[in-house]
Amino acid sequence: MEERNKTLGEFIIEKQGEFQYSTGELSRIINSIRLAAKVVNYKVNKAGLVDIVGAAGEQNIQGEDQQKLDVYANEVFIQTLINREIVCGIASEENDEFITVAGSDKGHNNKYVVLMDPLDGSSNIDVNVSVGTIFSVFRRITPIGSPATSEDFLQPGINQVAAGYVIYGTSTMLVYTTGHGVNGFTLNPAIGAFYLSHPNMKYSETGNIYSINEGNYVHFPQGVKDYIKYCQSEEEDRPYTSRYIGSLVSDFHRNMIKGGIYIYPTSSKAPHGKLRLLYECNPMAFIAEQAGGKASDGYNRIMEIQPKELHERAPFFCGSKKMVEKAEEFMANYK
Ligand code: P6P
Repeated sequence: MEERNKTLGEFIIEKQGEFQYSTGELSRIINSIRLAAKVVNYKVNKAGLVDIVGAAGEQNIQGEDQQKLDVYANEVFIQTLINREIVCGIASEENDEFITVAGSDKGHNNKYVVLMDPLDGSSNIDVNVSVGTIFSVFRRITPIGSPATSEDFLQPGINQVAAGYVIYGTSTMLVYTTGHGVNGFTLNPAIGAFYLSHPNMKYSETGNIYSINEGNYVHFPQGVKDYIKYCQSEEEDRPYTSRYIGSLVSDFHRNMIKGGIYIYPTSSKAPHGKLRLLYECNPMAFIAEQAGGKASDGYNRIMEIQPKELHERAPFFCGSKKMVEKAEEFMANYK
């Protein structure tokens, strides 16, 4: 079958053999995310029409107003994963604690845990800007048959067996990796099928787009300030273009297709950065590296950080390899 006409379902079956532990469970995780993505996509596209937009009036652990769509997306992804009997634990930006999943046999016999940001960038929903779902998959490290523990979730990103995102934009796409490259699938809403539209996605080695919230300039570390001035200087292939959507999935996706760097650094307002290591930085770093890009905290590889707590934050420099390396050069001047 011609590559581009392949559906996500056919692709998963075809690539089944590539999974290190090809028991089919990992495929079923991707399949359950595929289903949940379609359900959430329907609601996101309808958000402007029905009264689902706007704060649910509750606060999540992030201290942010919880948008109704956040709550809805969180419930859809959690329920779909639980119903499919494929994970022993789930962690979410929307839940203070991780969830253990015993399964119908009450045996805690499933081998994987999923960590996710069910609707990243949700503050953009009521201004009709793209939002996304980000997910990260690990094999459990505690014995099968016992409830998942924090050890199963607090693994360094290099242990991920799969990671991906859904971008609910002008079209809805599912982009993921299982460690064998990155592939992008576009939803045909007319028939509810994802088709392989972006096979073997790659970050160009360099680019001319930088994504950072320059409104925080005065609060940035000097290395970041120096890098921004480098991007804006009139030398070589510069000045670069500044593009910042305020939705990680959207900025990341555009940079992977066009080349570029996304930076959310520490600042006096966010001393550890803003993005969450476990379910934002790690999965996007896995995808970036699989696409030939790079992801660091400004000094060290993101995926080698040993997490200490579920919702910890990390500074994030991610994108075209040479652009990340240049930013790291400026950061090293003030280490
Ligand atoms: P700021 C959305 O809240 C998010 O987590 C990312 O998707 C986005 O890149 C970033 O925060 C935007 O943060 O502080 O620039 O508004």
